[in-house]
Amino acid sequence: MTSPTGAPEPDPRDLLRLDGLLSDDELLLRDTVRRWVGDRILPEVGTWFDEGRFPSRELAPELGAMGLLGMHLEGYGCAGSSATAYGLACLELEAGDSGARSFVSVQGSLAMFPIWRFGSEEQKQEFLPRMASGELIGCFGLTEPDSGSDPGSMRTRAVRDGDDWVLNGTKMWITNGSVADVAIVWARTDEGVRGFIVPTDSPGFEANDIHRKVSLRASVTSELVLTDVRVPESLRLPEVTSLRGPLSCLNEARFGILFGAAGAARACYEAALDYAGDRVQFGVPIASFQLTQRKLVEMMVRVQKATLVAIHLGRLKDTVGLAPAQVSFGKMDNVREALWVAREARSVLGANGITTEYPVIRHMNNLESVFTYEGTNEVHTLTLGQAITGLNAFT
Ligand code: TGC
Ligand code: FAD
Repeated sequence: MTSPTGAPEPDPRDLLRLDGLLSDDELLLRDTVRRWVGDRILPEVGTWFDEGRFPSRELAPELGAMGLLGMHLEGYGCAGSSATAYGLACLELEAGDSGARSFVSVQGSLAMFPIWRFGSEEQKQEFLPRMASGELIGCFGLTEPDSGSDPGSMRTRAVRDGDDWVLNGTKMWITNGSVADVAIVWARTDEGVRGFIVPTDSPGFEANDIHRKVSLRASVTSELVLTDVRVPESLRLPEVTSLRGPLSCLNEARFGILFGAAGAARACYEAALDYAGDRVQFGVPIASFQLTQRKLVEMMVRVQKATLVAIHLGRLKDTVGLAPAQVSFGKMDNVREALWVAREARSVLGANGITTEYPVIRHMNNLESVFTYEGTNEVHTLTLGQAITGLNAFT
């Protein structure tokens, strides 16, 4: 079909033809992950969400076989994909559920990346291939009960004792905490913040799941309690010398999230578009009402803009690299727009919008966590504020 200008009639699901910005290989990867999400996540995720579980052990080897775990890292069994390809995978996973994307973000960007970037050769050889295949699951312990946005105030402490370090402290809100084989734990030492690879079967290590969540229910979130946990010096990440270490990992995960949020938003927009076309009130589809059309148009524009921002940031990361403030732009704006789209889509679905029979309220509730984790909306606003004014509002 052609439009009056002779240009092809636009696709309501990709009005700006953003697919044209992707290479054949990227489209192939995108379609492969989309198909897998359609086969393995979408049929069951409503039930996992209702039951408050995520089948990590079952899905990790499948994600590993597709090369999605640590996929943007080179060597050690990792796929060595571009940042954009990694982002596109996150987008498709989060169109299924933020929990699936969270699992992959935490494994690749928060557990594998610090070993890859700051680990010794022996540590890389020992852990990365088994994490890339999904045999070993990792988690990332930075946040504490009294240290969220301000991780510099952490209390977890590591004290040197001969060839070992002895760790004491509590980490809070840790994704994959109770299912992980290894935890990357950040702790204060006399010399500053250091990172440790802690096997979760170490004596004194305890993980307690956090219950009663109404967001990210298809994802495991735990408290980690470390009581005199002994970790050999060989499991300290040798290249971390300050808070810069953990914050560098966050850049990687936030990059995946800014793509993922566009996926969650797309899923909500498409659900609302389909529903509005089918649902009849006053003898006509609700999509024919001007007020509904306005909602659908606002959603569509925000989904396309978020996708455009994500692809642009992906291209920058693959060429000149991204400064933290540029990652903050994407994380702050794409997540808040996704949340806006989810809430608007929820209203289009009327009463059906409040059940997990439809994906929208699940995404909407999930996005409340995504708005908060990996740097709250306010943290990213102030990071951008500092970048444009040169003034630090955190102190
Ligand atoms: P500040 O004094 O500014 O910096 C300390 C050192 O870190 C460096 N730095 C960074 N390096 C790399 N990337 C970044 N984004 C960095 N931001 C700062 C900085 O240059 C300095 O280096 P050096 O060598 O001079 O020591 O630190 P601050 O204490 O004032 O804090 C700044 C702030 C607030 C931006 C930072 O603390 C922050 O980002 N807070 C938010 C915490 C957060 O995002 N936590 C996330 C926990 S993990 C998680 O949520 C996982 S969710 C699961 C999933 O992903 O699915
Ligand atoms: P706080 O930092 O107490 O913030 C509360 C409010 O105050 C927010 O609105 C915040 O923006 C605002 N605020 C704080 N400081 C400022 C300021 N300077 N200026 C203006 N406003 C400010 N952490 C991990 O380490 N690993 C994980 O795997 C992990 N997974 C998570 C999974 C889920 C489902 C959730 C919900 C959280 C997870 N987190 C994880 C923790 C997450 O990173 C923190 O929740 C987040 O950093 C915010 O910390 P907080 O919740 O303590 O909020």
